[in-house]
Amino acid sequence: MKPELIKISKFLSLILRHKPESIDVSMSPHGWVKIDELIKAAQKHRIDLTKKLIDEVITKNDKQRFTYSSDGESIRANQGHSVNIELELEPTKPPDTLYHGTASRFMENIHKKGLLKMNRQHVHLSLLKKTAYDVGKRHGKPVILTIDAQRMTQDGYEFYLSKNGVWLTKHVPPQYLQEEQDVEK
Ligand code: HQG
Repeated sequence: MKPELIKISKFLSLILRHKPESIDVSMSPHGWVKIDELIKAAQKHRIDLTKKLIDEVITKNDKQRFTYSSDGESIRANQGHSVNIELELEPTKPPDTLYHGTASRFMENIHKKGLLKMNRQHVHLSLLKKTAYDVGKRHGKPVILTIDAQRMTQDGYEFYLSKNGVWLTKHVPPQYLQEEQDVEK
């Protein structure tokens, strides 16, 4: 993505996942923001947002972070929210193993309490080890955790799959976690 689009994508993530109030846009209980309202509010805050730029971010976004509503009038983030909205995802059977990337400095607490959703609405898990590695690296020295999703499902935990392929759950207790040894793979 071009630097201009990365900037817009980051701005959309900030507004649609975390701080709609920072530019005074209203968000529906399901996380939708009206595109017209978003553009006007952004421009009021000197962010040069246009429908064309949003279109480009939606089609070129590497992680498919955003979706238009079926009537095309609204937009929302597919996952990653800290604002309390309801994505209306159905519980879905996960693959037997999922991965989570974190940083070594968090491990002492993760061994004690498991994976917590922290500021977001869910713990984020991935199908691929590589994704976990990339996410972990953003926080420090990466650690990859293997999650026994099969056993969690047997024990009654629920999983959800976001529209852009991120696996979500509310909490992963420590007994379902294992630290990968060959992290640089
Ligand atoms: C850690 C990306 C201490 C957790 C990706 C993580 C992802 C604990 C950090 C999405 C803990 C929270 C989310 C505990 C968890 N004690 N630390 N008990 N439990 N943590 O950013 O998963 O590129 O909220 O391991 O695709 O890093 O933004 O979550 O390190 O899906 O679109 O607390 O971000 O998407 O960090 O990343 P985050 P995350 P985007």
